[in-house]
Amino acid sequence: MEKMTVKVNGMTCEHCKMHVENAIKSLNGVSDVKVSLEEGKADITYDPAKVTLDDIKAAVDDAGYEVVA
Ligand code: 9UX
Repeated sequence: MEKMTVKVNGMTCEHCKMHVENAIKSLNGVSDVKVSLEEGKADITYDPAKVTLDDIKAAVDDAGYEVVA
């Protein structure tokens, strides 16, 4: 497992945080996600053989938010 931290734009309330968390968690290969609403960031623990940054970007985009980085 590897870890990455990405910046997430567009979160303005606690439910936004949950939406982003759930979107990332739903990806096969993601084992842990911690989203900080205050910092606008997501700490992701994932298997790089199963999930890529592009997958994460797409999932967050589908949920209505934006990953920067
Ligand atoms: Mo909170 Mo986020 O009401 O799209 S869920 S603003």
